[in-house]
Amino acid sequence: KSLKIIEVKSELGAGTRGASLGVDAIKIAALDFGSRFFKKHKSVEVPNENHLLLENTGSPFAKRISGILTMVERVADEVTETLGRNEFPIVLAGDHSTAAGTITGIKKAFPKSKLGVIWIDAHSDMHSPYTTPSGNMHGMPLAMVLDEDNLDAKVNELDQETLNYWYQLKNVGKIAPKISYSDLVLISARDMEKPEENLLKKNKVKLYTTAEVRKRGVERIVIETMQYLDQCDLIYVSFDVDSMDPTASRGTGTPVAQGLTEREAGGLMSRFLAYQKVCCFEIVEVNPTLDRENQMAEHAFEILIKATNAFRNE
Ligand code: DIR
Ligand code: MN
Ligand code: MN
Ligand code: MN
Repeated sequence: KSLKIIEVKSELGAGTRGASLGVDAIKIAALDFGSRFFKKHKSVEVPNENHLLLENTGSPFAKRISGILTMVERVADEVTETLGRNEFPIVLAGDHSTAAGTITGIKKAFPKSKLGVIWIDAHSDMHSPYTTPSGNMHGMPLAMVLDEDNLDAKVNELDQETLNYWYQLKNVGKIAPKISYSDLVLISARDMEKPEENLLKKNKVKLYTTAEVRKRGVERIVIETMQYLDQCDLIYVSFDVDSMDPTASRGTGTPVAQGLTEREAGGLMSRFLAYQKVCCFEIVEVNPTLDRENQMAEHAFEILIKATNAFRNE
């Protein structure tokens, strides 16, 4: 099966500017390492809407939501087409909101499959416009695909237009919800707000902390995660680089202490990719404008290479 890189240079969901340059920073890292990776594998670029960064679209609780909806639809279509050609999509994106599009794309390609999601991230990305503390939609992709609107934890008062867009986002691909809480595993999530914590607790979402990964070892965590997701037919792995410790992730918008080492992250990704059920993965939130000497993108590229080397899908 051939790999297909889907480039999504969008940063509409981020609160800090620069993540749309992450994909190119990863390509620069590849050049600096003398790698032919981007020459060897086909790639396609999803057209982006970054001009919307200069326009006041969306409410303070769902910034640029109309542009986000468009991006999510475009990413979904590209992923669906890629899977339809029996290629393996690797999504390299800016901010994490695009992951809702990736998940939608997988579900559109395989509507009858039960899809598991492995979310490696410092955050649980389960806010809705009802609960967001920032209005940044990269904190919302899992809420877009799960059966929750955070209605019972309502803190923000939403206008009708925002509600309409949110409803459309939840129903993208005419499948809602797209995944179940019981088919989700969070790894290294450590910066959640109260409404997210309530959701995790209420739905008994599986979460491995950084300490657990370190104590029990990457290998064990991977085996257990795959056992936990045994009921799933397909699995998507979403890798937010802020899952890594700030010492290894200076170049990302929202670094959080007590993260994974680069080695742990690479170990997780490469081991997950060795499983046949894993049908797609995504790397997000590299922001070279916050970085020093492109280290973040270099780490991301090394993890990308480790993951694809482990890929034994057929
Ligand atoms: C925070 C930060 N929970 C928010 N989220 C981030 O604004 O919703 N997600 N950084 O990646
Ligand atoms: Mn994230
Ligand atoms: Mn994050
Ligand atoms: Mn936070």
